Amino acid sequence: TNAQNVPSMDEILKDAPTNWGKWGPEDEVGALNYLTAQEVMRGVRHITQGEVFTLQRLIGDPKGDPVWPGRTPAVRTMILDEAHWDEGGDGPAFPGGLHYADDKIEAFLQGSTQYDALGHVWYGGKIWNGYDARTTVDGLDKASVEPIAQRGIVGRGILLDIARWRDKEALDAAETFTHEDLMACAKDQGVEIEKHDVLVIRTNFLKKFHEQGEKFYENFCEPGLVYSPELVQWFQDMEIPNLVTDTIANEITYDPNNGAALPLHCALMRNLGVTLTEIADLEKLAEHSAGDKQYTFLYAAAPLKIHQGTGSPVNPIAIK
Ligand code: UVW
Repeated sequence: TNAQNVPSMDEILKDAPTNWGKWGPEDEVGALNYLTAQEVMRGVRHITQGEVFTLQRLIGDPKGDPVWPGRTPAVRTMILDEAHWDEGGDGPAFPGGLHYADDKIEAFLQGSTQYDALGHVWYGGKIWNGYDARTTVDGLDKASVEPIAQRGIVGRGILLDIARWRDKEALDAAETFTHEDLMACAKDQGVEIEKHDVLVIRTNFLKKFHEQGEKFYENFCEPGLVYSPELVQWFQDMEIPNLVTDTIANEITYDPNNGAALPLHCALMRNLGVTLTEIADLEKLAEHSAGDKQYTFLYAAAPLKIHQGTGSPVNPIAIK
């Protein structure tokens, strides 16, 4: 795309709806406010078998971690292990002969299965709820991941297996789908998307990351939802609190209609306060759901409480 011909996000989203102020001038969790105690209980009613699925991808996968271009995979460093107590080693001497292993990770907070803070993405100098974008400098003073983590995310989840619905192992690069596709997919799965559902969308696109290696990043354009005013209005009307996908950025990377990068991040996260969860592993859940045809579950996620963080690694859980 020639960036010079791309309209600004202000122009693209000129008439787009916002939820700024809806939950007060101090709000930092946006559409997660829709997940009331009643919604938790609605989710609980979809536990029918006691089957538990963890939706996090492995951090430090020997096969590599898929990350947004410019980010680097997590690096785990061993600090202390048995070798430190070899002769001449620096292992600390504790009474009784205690030894232990320690390690640390250096990781982008958006570098694995993650929750994005609402202040993670913006345009036009303002982040979620109208806070000044300068509040992001040197750490998010507003709309960081901390208030989201303090709250936790629990509700009814619904899996929309777009790859299977399209009869594909995985979606292709730059392949798009719309909210109408989500509804059609749900219908074919024998369910209906309800108000306040946590949408969990499977493309299986990241399968290609391991198959293609470095080539994966050539002409990088992920498949995904594509911006339209109707789609944004649908999210608004359905009061969707949280969008979860198995791609790195939850939407087509470059909008095929105007060339802009990630306009849905702007329309959904910055304007409507919809929380985004990315790089989820939906394979086991999808396999099970194709078998028993139960596509709804209790969805629960607890991002880490990171002061001023732009996001957090997470291991979401689906219970059927
Ligand atoms: C960007 O914000 C660029 O990406 P993501 O939402 O995938 O972290």
